[in-house]
Amino acid sequence: MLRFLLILLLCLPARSQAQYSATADAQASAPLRKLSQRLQTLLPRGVMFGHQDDMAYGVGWKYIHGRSDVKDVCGDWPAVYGWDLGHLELGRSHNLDSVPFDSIRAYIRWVHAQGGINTISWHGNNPASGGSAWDTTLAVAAILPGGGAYNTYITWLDRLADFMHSLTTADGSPIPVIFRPFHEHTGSWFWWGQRQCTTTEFRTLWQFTFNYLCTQKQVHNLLYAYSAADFRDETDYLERYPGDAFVDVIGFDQYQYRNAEDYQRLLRQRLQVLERVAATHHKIPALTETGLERIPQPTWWTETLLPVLRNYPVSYVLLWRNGRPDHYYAPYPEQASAANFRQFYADERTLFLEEVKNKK
Ligand code: BMA
Repeated sequence: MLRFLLILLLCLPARSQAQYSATADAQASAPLRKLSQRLQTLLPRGVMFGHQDDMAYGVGWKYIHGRSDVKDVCGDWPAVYGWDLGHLELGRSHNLDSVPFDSIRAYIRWVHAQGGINTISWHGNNPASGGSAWDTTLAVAAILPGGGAYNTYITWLDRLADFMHSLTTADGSPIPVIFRPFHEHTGSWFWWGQRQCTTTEFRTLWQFTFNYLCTQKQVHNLLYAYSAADFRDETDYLERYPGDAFVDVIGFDQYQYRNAEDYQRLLRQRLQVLERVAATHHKIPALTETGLERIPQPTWWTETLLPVLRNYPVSYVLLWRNGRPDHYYAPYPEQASAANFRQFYADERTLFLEEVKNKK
């Protein structure tokens, strides 16, 4: 009996570890499996700070090699970097925010070589109407097999796959990234949103895209992130969930529009749901987008965001882009919250590049 218990004990950690680290892509490349493992190792150590387009531009500057508003403020780089592939599907050279795709590829390489983590979103155009991602003309049913815009969508996925394949290190090894397609689908402002398709259509779109990239195109450097907008509870959060076999990271996007209290209350409520779902489905929880535009509250980082983040397992938090003087989410040196951001940086719960780069 004692021997049996001993064997059981020895087996348990190994089993749960293996279960937890499996990637949705069953043919994941070795670097992808390593990224998945790394996210799990880093999760209990703290929340990684992420920023969209961090090194491409900031408030008052563009394309200056080695520059970052975040680094200018705290002396360190973000641990996580967000990039967007909107307009890649059209065969364009620049994304919807005017960043050249060749630069995005070079940034992704640099980040990876430094030990940082890249995540990619896709504000792809409406494949049925040709309008933007915000054109809510019905399109999902049309791009699924048998639909009128199916061929267009396949061409778009082929271009996406080419880009993903081009993400390699100097010695040709694939660079793993977190891919976050069809984000904020619980809202109805994108063509893949709640009112623009049925639950089955959304799930089919996700599963079809996943299978096409993995199987047809042999893209094996992607972890898949399922990222909602507003939701009330677990049932609501999982209503369009494509299934555990198609997802690695789970998260949601939430911004502060009104007062800090409302933001914190909703954030707590949603992170609680996320924590439960992550535990039962063995997924990595992340706050996939957040921020307070122009950060007019000078202590926002340590008094609004951090007190909530502290209490939940959150792999990373991604702040949106520093796009214009009236549209930015991370501070720059003269910005009102810069000093407070340095406190946020110094807090042991937050992780920046220096703290994660050697953590394999
Ligand atoms: C939005 C804004 C837009 C941008 C889009 C995609 O939140 O920042 O200006 O084009 O994201 O990055």
